[in-house]
Amino acid sequence: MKIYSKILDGWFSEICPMWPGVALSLEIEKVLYSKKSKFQQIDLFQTKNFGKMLVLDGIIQLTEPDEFAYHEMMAHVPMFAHPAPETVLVVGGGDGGVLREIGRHKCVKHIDFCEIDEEVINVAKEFLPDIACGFDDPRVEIHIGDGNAYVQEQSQKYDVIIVDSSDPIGPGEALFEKPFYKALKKALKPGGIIATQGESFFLHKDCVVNLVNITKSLFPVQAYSYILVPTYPGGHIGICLGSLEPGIKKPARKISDDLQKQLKYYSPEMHEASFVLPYFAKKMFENA
Ligand code: GXQ
Repeated sequence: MKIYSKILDGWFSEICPMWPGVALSLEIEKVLYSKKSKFQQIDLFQTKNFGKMLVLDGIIQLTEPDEFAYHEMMAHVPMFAHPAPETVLVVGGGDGGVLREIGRHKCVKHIDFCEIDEEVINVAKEFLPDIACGFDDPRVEIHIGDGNAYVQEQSQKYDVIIVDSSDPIGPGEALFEKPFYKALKKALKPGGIIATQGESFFLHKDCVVNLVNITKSLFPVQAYSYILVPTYPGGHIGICLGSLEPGIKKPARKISDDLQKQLKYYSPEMHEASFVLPYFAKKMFENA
């Protein structure tokens, strides 16, 4: 895959073909890891002022100071929208961040985790222990392989499925297409909920409208939430949700004081607020 991002004068710039002509840059102190795996280029940087940063094929996946925002919301919005999630599937997200957050739910009995690139898991375990601690959970079962192929084989198995994918350009491409969403629906138990990485309504209109259309066409209930994340282009990222039962926009369960204290971004108020979209985005999805 062609990588446009570059390091110039000590600054890493994410140059993403999904947002041509604009870059997001962070100053780099040290390259801690840089290798091509079977699937992609993996880079781990020590930035000057923003902790460690994981980059796949030139695209920023996370930085230490703001990863909590993305991981908490990707996990807790669908998890709290469900009244009693016991069996969960996570596709992608080899860093373990989403797993760490799901693990905070005591009602969960089993978490299947499917990641295509084992090297990402190894790099996270070595350099990002506070994120990769998600793998220490004994309820997690790791499946190394293609997420699409894995999901195609499941039926009526999961209460919640979370797809923490990379961008649609590269190994994650199939995870943005209708056959995958059909398989996600089939893999859900009655009352199940899916949440997928939903890109940006500001920057990736076609991609986002397509995701919303696919979800609307397959699920009785569809909604779009968004998260503030300074180190994704545009400073935000969406979650595309589909559910077999109404009620995703409000938590279906109370959060315990103990769990709330462990979190920094998610709260019941934030859950509901994250679905309130800028007017143009609301219109864009209504007409989709
Ligand atoms: C962290 N566990 C995985 N997933 C992060 N691109 C995604 C990584 C790519 C990112 C969205 C989140 C933003 C769009 C511009 N390239």
